[in-house]
Amino acid sequence: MPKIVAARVIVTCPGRNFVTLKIECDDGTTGVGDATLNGREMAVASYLNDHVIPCLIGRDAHRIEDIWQYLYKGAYWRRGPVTMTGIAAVDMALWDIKGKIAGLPVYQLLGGAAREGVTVYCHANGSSIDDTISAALEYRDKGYRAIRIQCGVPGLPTTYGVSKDRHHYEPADGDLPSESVWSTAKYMRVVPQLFAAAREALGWDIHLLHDIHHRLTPIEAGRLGKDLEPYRPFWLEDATPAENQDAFRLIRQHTTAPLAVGEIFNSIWDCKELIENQLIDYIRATVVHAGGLTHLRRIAALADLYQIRTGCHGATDLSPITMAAALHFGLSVPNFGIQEHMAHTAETDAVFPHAYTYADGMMHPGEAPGLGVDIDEDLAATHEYKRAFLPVNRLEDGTLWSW
Ligand code: KDG
Ligand code: MG
Repeated sequence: MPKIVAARVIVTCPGRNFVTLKIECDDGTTGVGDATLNGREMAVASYLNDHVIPCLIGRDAHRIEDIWQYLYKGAYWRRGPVTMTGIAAVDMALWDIKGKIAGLPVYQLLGGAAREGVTVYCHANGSSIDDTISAALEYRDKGYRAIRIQCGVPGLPTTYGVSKDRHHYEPADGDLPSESVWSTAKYMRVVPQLFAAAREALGWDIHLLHDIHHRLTPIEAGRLGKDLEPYRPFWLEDATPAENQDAFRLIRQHTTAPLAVGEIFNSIWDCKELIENQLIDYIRATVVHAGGLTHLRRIAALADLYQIRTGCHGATDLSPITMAAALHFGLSVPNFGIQEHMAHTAETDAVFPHAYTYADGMMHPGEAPGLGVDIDEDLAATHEYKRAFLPVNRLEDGTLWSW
């Protein structure tokens, strides 16, 4: 058996913070797992260092399911983003180790390729509708077949999903959280105009996605869904906060626009009712925040019973290790839908050398044994952790709102 002899947490900031767990076995095999929880990075680092790593030493790295159950049930305190991100990091590292020992890429251990590649969607954004459309046209020319479109809202100084310089959107900023301003009425006016312009410029063969980022009430989301239906959106994401899973029933009663939710979910219990009542079409839970490949497969299996497909979160605050794991998962899971792809910066890619590739709107995890991704620890050490927060959001009268 490959016995776990050491594990360490590596925190690095090649432009943004990433937390990585590296596990070492007595035969010299190592595995990596992403443990990044944007804006709360050090909480997971401590959870792993102080409470998880001591329990891993001496265990058989092949016993992935048993270690998962040990960390989940054994802690007594279940679920929550910090716990489940910590467990996910261990789980990813163990799948990486198993793949390396087997000499197989992880997707082969998960049942093999169920499709030729993993269809991904990219992010087109701009401060105006015209800017967003020109960004979308550039992405279409790069081969993307699915594009998320977000634009600035006239009358609001900043908007979720719109970058300052038309480059990749990066929300984590400031030594303390910055504050943005929100108006649902202003937002609801501009989005249908954005979709109309996008269909006019891009035609009907490109999938169009949009992220509402938890800002609407269920009835407002129903209204927006109706307004967008003529433009056939691929999905509307995070229409309303989902702590109350029943809220999606109201949206469903008013629109046939497909609904996606779940990037902040960390367990199957966060989406059980949404799935069993067929209130959504895509589940966005992801490897790093939902307990690793072991737990995400369980969520996908439940969703498959109800024809709900996967659409994993894949923003740049999830490290290339999660991207690799998501691609192995997406290539092999029967009810794959789509995968988010927000390319990392060259600085980040240099710290995390990887085997995955992009071509013609699809990604592939590659054939390297394990996850096919590593961390360059010397380079990582040159990028010191820098405290960063996600912004908070207020209505124009100062009321705190969902960001
Ligand atoms: O850390 C928060 C981001 O991951 C999130 O704002 C990105 O909503 C997001 C998305 O769909 O990529
Ligand atoms: Mg989102």
